[in-house]
Parts: sequence; C-alpha cells; structure tokens
Amino acid sequence: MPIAALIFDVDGTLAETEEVHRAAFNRTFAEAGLPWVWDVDLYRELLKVTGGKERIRRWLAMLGADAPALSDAGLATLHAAKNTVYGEIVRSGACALRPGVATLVEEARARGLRLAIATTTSRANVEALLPATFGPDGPSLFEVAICGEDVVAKKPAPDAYLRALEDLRLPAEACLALEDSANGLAAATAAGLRTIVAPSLYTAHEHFDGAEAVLADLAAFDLAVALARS
Ligand code: XBP
Ligand code: MG
Repeated sequence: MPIAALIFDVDGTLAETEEVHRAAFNRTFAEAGLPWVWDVDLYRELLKVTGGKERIRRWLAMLGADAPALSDAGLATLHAAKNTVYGEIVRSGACALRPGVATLVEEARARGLRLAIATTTSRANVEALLPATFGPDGPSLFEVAICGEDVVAKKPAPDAYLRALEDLRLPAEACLALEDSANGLAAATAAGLRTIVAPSLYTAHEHFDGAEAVLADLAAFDLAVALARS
C-alpha cells in the first residue's frame, strides 16, 4: 500500500532532547532540595522506563528504603517543575533538530504526505519543542500529535501509535514510523507499522531487530526510494 503519512517520535528522533530532560530533572531536584544527580550512565538505565513521572517512580524504587516519602501529588508537582525547566531550556534555543529532520519534513509535505507525532513525552514539551526547532509554523506541520497524556500505556505499548492511526484514519500499512529507541520500535511494530530507526545518543547500544532500516540519522533516509518501494 502506498505510504500516505509519516509518524514521528519526538525525544531522540526530532531532536536530541534527552540531555535537556536530564539537565531539567537535575536542576529541579536541586531546587527541591533533593540530593539526587542523574549522570549519563544512570540516565541511560532510567531511560528504559518511558515517561518522566514513571522514571522518577523507578528511581524511588531503586533508592528503596532511602527513598523519601513522595505522594502522587508531590511526584506530579516535581515532574511538572521539570517540564517547566525543560520548556525554558528548549525555548532558549539550546536544542536543534537532528540532521535530516527538517529536509525530510519539507520533502514529505512537498510530496503530499501527512505528518503525525506519537510520543510518550508531555504535550507541553512538544509545544515548546516544535516552535523552537521548526519555527513558528512548527506545530501546524503535524496534523495529529499524540502525547503522553493521551494514552493509558506508554511505549513500548502500541497505544500512542494506535491513537495516531485512528486520528489519521489510516491503516498501519499506509504509514511509516520514525523512531530512535528499542521501546519506540516495539511500540510502532506492535501497532503494525514499518519503522525506520535512527538511534540517538542514549539508544545507540540498543538492538533494533524488526526495523525496516537502521540509519545513522534521517539525513540517510531516502524518502523517494521508500515511496517507490511502497
Ligand atoms: C521519551 C520519554 C520521555 C521523556 C520525558 O520516550 O521517555 O519520557 O524522557 O518526557 P519516546 P516527560 O521518545 O520513546 O517517546 O517527562 O514529559 O514524560
Ligand atoms: Mg524517542
């Protein structure tokens, strides 16, 4: 079936956002008086859990008996503060699109393809990232944007992709997913999608069995060839 839409993951796919998330977590912890510092190796481990709130919960479980008592409301407040810091950093222009993303989006639009987002990150983060990276028209480039709040189960569950397909009113065979992580690939594959993977800073060591292609970045993705094959 011909490809009618591209569905993009956000974190690690559109931009290398995870270092911004990590910096935002650490600044938030310090401002809250918490003695936690997530270094690169620890964050790589914690990233196995998608979703910032879920990641903090995992960290509390790792601390075990040393974990402070944190109510659900307290956790939600901490996470919201992290996303405020994330938004500030992103809006300062500190995060650029990954190579090939702008060209791919432009080419896809020129060829009449529809664009969507399926991410586990919070909507506020997407709303900060799109204008800061694509420019003021960024949000209007994607006609569907499914975010963390829109699904019960985050990646590797297929929910975000299934919702994106539903909102696009397209079958999985008519779409291509673009991902950077094994969790994202699992989610897209479980939704029936063919998936192109461009591993990112934190996912380079992962395995991507079942991907349509694994590329250094999306600059290496030839849309014309993919469309001709579909
Ligand atoms: C990305 C994530 C997100 C971000 C943080 O996964 O796991 O949780 O790290 O976002 P994917 P929030 O790229 O597979 O969608 O803190 O807003 O949850
Ligand atoms: Mg990702």
